[in-house]
Amino acid sequence: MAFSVPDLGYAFDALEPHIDAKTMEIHHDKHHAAYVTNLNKALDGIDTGNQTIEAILSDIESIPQAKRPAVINHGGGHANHSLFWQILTPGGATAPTGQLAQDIDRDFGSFDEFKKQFTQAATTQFGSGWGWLVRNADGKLAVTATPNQDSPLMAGRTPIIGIDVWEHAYYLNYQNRRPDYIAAFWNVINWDVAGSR
Ligand code: MN3
Repeated sequence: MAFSVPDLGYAFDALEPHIDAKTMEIHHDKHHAAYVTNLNKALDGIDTGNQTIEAILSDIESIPQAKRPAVINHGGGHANHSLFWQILTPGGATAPTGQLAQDIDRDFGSFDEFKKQFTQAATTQFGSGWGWLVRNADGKLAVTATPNQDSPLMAGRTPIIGIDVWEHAYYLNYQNRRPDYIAAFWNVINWDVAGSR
């Protein structure tokens, strides 16, 4: 079963002015599509038993060594972007509620402290990559960043929210101003989806 690009679930312009329509269209229809095409090529001839991409990345050693870099890059790209579209929404809640809110307070001290650490991780990720809120195997929340399309799943960490800080995610609207893009991201997070993860 070949992988495919999931629908966005909202219009390309739904996140404006925070993320512009052209960026969303190219990001979803071209960048994400390319990861999926290359992932399917990399897995051609490999029996993955219809596992999800998340399951494959969580057990990346099961992929033959020669194909592993391609599956990490393009499979990571597919999984990371699939999550990214889901955790974005127009006019979402401004802060988490319920269990996630309690766990953020427990593990970071406050939502503001979490926000500060997440912003710092995303801002200082050198070159292309992602900033993340993850849940570690022991249940604790943590902030981290990964280079390229590396998935936190490869380190046994479950991503809750992530921000794409590749230039293709913001350059049309923000050019070199990555911090402005990261600041705008807080306006379009779907905390309901984040909480359910
Ligand atoms: Mn991207």
